[in-house]
Amino acid sequence: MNRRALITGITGQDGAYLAKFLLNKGYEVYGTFRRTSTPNLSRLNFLEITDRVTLIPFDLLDQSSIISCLDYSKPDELYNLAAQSFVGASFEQPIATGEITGLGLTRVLDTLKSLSPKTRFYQASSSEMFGGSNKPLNEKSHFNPRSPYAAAKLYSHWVTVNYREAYDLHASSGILFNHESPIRGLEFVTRKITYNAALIKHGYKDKIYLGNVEAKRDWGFAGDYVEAMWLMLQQDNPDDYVIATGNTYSVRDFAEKAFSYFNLNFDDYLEIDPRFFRPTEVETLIGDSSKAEEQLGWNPTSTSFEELVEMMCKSDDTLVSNGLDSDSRPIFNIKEIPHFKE
Ligand code: NAP
Ligand code: F7E
Repeated sequence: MNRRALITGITGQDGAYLAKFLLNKGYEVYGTFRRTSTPNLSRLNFLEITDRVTLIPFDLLDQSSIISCLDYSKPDELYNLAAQSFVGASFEQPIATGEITGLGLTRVLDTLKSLSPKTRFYQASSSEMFGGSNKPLNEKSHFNPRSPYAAAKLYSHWVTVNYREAYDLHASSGILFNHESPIRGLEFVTRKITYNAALIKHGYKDKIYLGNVEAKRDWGFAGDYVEAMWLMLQQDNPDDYVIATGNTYSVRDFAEKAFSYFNLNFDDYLEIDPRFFRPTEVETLIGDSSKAEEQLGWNPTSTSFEELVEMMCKSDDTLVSNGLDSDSRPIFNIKEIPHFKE
């Protein structure tokens, strides 16, 4: 019989890539979506897998939906990817972020403990929990969360560790550094850059508005990182793993490369906009994934930085040159939603 996987947040970037990866491995894939007026299936459509997964309504704020979802799907493996995942928004909605990204995990894990304690569990933890460093960070590094998002992720990381130790659950925490792709959300800086560069190239816009372009991140490709999630759940014992490339680049580096893909000079189009700065910033992140390399056999450098930038630019060039927005709908009104600041 096929193994069953349940992915919370299948409509997000990682959920969609993980679903495709697991389908290719022969899994029966269940995934959760939110009952909004228009559920967001654009990423599943982009990867052409919408009809191959079973979608279940679910909200991390709603315990009864979590119970029904687990009861219906009866998964061998559960990947908890759902979250309010945007650091910038967590300063504007700190309470919702705590409820969803922090407490939401406890609702899922506590339901799992009661209903399905043999299910293997993956928690999507984040390099944001470290708060930044110029030195490569690993599983033993000090945590110093610098946003409500990071604090919520750190809480859910420790609850995952606690449930593993207290109730013997096969619960692993993947501490993933930034990973991007052509289906990255438009508010994240990499996709904002590649999509806006394409809009500028094709005459829809003439400026890009950014915040701290000196911030540095360890950027990998999401398609490579979902394999690490799966590998964690194939181990005899659950554990915590850092997943990163070991290289760091500034937002400016990323933007210069992206604009040069379109034969444009980044500085000719850049407007620094204070509304995109954060009250507390994580200046530099770089990860050391030696443990994952040694114990999981995971390769951190499958897709290089240059290949990642090019892949995203190429995809956005195709979309925009066909007159399509990031959800493959016709471009008719380009709006930017800046952070709200008093
Ligand atoms: P994403 O694209 O923002 O996807 C988040 C998913 O969570 C979406 O499917 C979203 O559903 C769902 N969601 C949001 N609020 C929810 C709620 N109240 N109840 C149920 N589902 C809800 O994020 P991602 O980049 O794929 O990241 C996946 C996970 O990894 C997240 O937990 C993120 O915090 C974490 N992470 C990401 C990175 C990274 O670089 N990408 C690095 C480290 C950790 P809708 O489609 O309805 O909005
Ligand atoms: O910001 C700077 C910004 O929003 C990266 C999430 O997936 O990775 C992601 O969090 C950097 C920051 O990602 C703009 O200040 C400058 O220093 O793309 P981002 P993030 O905050 O690193 C971690 C690992 C996660 O866990 C999260 O879920 O870029 N930056 N100008 C900007 N950022 C944005 N968004 N927009 C700007 O205009």
